Amino acid sequence: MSGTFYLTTPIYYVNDAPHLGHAYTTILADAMTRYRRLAGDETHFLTGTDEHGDKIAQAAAKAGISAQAMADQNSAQFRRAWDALGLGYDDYIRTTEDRHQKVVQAILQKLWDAGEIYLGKYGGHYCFGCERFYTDKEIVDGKCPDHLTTLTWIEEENYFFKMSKYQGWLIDTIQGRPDLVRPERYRNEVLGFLRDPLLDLSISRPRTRLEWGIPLPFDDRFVTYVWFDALLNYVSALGGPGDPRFEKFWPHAHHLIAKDILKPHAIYWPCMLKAAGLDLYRHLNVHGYWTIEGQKMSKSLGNVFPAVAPAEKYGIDAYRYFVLREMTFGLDADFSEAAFVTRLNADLANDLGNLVARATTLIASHAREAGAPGPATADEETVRAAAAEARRLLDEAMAEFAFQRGLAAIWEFIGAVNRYVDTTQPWSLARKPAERPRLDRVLVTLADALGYLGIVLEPFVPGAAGKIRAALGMTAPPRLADATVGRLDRLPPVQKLSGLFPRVEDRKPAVAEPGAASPAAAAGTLSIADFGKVELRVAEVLAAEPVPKSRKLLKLTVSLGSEQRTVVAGIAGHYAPADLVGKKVVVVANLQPATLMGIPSQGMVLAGSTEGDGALAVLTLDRDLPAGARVR
Ligand code: ME8
Repeated sequence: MSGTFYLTTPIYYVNDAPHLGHAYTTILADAMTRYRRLAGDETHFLTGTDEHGDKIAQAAAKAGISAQAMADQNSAQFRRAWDALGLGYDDYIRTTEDRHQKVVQAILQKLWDAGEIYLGKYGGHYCFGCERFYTDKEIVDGKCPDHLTTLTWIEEENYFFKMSKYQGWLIDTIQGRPDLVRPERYRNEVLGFLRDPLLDLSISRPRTRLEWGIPLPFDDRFVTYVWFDALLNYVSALGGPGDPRFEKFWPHAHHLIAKDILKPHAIYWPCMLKAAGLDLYRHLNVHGYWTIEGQKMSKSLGNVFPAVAPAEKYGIDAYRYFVLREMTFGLDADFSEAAFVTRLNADLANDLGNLVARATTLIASHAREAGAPGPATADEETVRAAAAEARRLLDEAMAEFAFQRGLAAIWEFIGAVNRYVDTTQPWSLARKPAERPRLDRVLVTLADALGYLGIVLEPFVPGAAGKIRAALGMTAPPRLADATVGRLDRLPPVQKLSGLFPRVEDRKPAVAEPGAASPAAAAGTLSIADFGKVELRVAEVLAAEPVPKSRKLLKLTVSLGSEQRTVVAGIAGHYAPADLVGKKVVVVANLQPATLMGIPSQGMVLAGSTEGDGALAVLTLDRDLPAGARVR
């Protein structure tokens, strides 16, 4: 695959500082353009700031500075945040720039000349926060449904864009291109809006009310409505129709937004493009909203999460990984520090970091005497097939902006390589001189697997991916086409790479204020009564089988004496099903049932494990007891 790819983020309002939500969209855009570049595409990534309109004028007045000064300050702040996060935008558009205003005025003039715009009168309920009029149907208790503030009735002469005439065309277009707006829930939402009559769009504001905007080229008593101005950034940044950059990239335009601005992007924008004789974008990709520790981010709650903060505390890669992995594209997700630290420790420090440290250490310490590797066996075939499968799933996921699925596929592969190390036990091979060719085959396979990771991880955790490639001496720009296992037939020189993602120690329980919480809670301990609520029982394993499509899970049928249960356990990497049958294990018998890979699990098998080398052992009995016996 090689082609052209143009990706935009929303241009952010400059009345505020950048926060986690803005960072998320911009990180996604960076990860996606990196991925497409890795796949061989020529990419163009645009972000920027939206600087006109009431919202900015009012914020500037409140701050006692000019609107331009406010725009300059805050636009620079957004840009600094993206630079601090290492986000590789190709262009940064500001709507106060000449290059933008020229294109907006040229398109307005064209629409005016074509009779697409008329002067009319309008009265309506206006929200200054949203900069738009609300219809009676949208108003909630006389208030703005978004800001919950009282709306102001405004009546004025204004210019209107004949949007209503495009309703039928838009419905047909959305129905004919099922993935134009995606994921599907948002397409359905747009088709829902379009079941009501589409009204003409007021595209001007009288200067008597608002000065801060782009003057209409055909009547300078008015400035352009901020959304009409803002949406055109996607075109003006490419120089507008006729510019070679526009001709090259516009046919490959993808927009990335959150659900809050679906309507302007899925309704106004297509109609504007159609009226101006320009092609529609390829896809509108819509993600959900982040909440913070379960709450909506809002200034009044004081929980607005600054855009760069998590990177300062935990590093850029960990931040990228967490947001890309945690949010299912299209749905809302919650940002909590506890969840962040859990993922950092489990996925990055443990699964990935330990693998890289283990493998590079092994290779580096045995490289000197390396010879021709012995023949590949079924173990190597497993790794090769896992790599091919992860690539397939990754490509499929990224075509749909399903970042979380793409990462899950790569982590399946990491799991397979970790199991390969456990199975092949290179450290014991190293003790037997006769096994030297076998050892070399294992080490070569590990070097290959690391090289693969150094490539496929590049879009997501570019810092770590770069370090992995450097440790393997891979100096050429990474290419997805090279991400296969089974290419190396000789051990390359490899440098030891440890501490790629240092573990973050779990936060200690808060020290109690004297006389505050109960003593038990304060010390982070559990009362015997609380522990007694956990019903542990001896269970005999009657049957065990792998869970299809899962490399971690086994499905166990266990007897608790009086009853049989199905328990799904994440131990497939450590136990073959046959090894478990007949064993007496310990299960938590009163756990809420859960469904894992479609299998209802009625309990949990206890096992111990170490963080370092990922060893795991299921708890069994020292002496025989009947199934069902209580464990305390
Ligand atoms: O709407 N979760 O700008 P804006 C996820 N200027 N993403 C979030 C978020 C959250 N809680 N909060 C904000 C505007 N975002 C207009 C856009 S485009 C022609 C004009 C992100 O500063 C998300 O990308 O309010 C959302 O769409 C955008 O910030 C809104 O940014």
